[in-house]
Amino acid sequence: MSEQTVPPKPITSAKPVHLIFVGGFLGAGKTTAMAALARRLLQDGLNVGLVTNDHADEMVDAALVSQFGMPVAEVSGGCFGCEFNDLLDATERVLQQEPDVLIAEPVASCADTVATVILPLKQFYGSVFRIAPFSVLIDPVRLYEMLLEENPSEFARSFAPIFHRQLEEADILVLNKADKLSTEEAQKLVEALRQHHPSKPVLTISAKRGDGVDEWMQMVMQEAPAGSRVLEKADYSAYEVGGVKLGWLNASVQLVGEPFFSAREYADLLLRRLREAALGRGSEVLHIKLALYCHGRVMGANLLGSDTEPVFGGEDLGDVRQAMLVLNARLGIDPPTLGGIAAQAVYDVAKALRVDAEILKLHTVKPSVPCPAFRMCNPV
Ligand SMILES: Nc1nc2c(ncn2[C@@H]2O[C@H](COP(=O)(O)OP(=O)(O)OP(=O)(O)O)[C@@H](O)[C@H]2O)c(=O)[nH]1
Ligand SMILES: [Mg+2]
Repeated sequence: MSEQTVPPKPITSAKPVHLIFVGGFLGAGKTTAMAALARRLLQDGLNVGLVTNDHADEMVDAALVSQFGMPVAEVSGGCFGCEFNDLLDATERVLQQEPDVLIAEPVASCADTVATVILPLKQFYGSVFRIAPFSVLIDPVRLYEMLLEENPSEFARSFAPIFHRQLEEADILVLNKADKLSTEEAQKLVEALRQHHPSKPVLTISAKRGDGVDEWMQMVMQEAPAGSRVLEKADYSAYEVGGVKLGWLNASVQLVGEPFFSAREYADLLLRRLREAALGRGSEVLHIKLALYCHGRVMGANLLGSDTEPVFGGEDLGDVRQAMLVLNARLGIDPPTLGGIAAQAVYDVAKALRVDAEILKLHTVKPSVPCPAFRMCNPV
């Protein structure tokens, strides 16, 4: 880790840009919330740019947000802190479009965003970025498992340290998916968050429905301290424990029907087949997401746990002659096995629907112990 105090490269901007980081655990709804916030800012006449992040390219998040007509750049190959120079390059590309606001989603496995990203950006580029209070989004299911410790799965136990560190370094805790909660449940969870993090603002939103997004926007657009809850010590030991059980797969696949196939049926069967394969190996489904493109239109689908059903978003593409599939799977399976399972599932479903499938790219990784370019502990 460098002790460097001069900026790694010069970055200029015609005007200071408001930079909002939206962090949180796997499937918390970061991308959905980023999109909801961006749409709301656009309504106010602001230009918005987006930065996505993952351990590998072929990202579903980037594919989905690229449909919004806003400038998007992606940082792949590791978290923002480890790929700090790539983050700067990505940011510069978006800055060329002169956005007023940039929204960036750190990859879900990152739990040291303040020390390795926010504070270095403030230190080196304080005149370019006005960094917003750091929002960490929370899925109620994970909160039940990891904070209230109600029936935690083996996965939840392994990854709880990362989840807790994410909450610890937040300036604002954002309880998402309120549409799935009764008033009593929401109150119970907000209360639990307040008890564990007494001095932090806690907000409840539904990124999907838009509830609470106005209030959230006001909080992140105000001049308020950002990155004030830095984690004093780098503790990446949880990655060694968790990393053993986590496989990360990104793939792109060309699908051609003989002559047509239902895009939704393909997506639905593929998610179910992957879930079946994971369960057959005693593994949990953490988050499987996909995007299917056809003629500039995109359909998204997610599977957010072993006992959940596929959820669809975007456009229903109907019957298509050909489509491009981007598949991202995060499962408790070692990467090489996960690659084999995913390839088999892609071909099996294609065969069942009389589709010709060609895997164009397939990467599998095990998120490694972070190795950030900078780590700063003193709030700037
Ligand atoms: N019911 C409900 N579902 C939501 C909400 N926000 C997000 N989701 C769903 O949660 C799933 C995951 O959403 P994403 O936005 O991809 O979550 P993410 O945190 O970006 O996921 P990763 O980048 O994989 O960590 C999708 O099926 C979304 O539709 C919400 O407010 N309510
Ligand atoms: Mg996302």
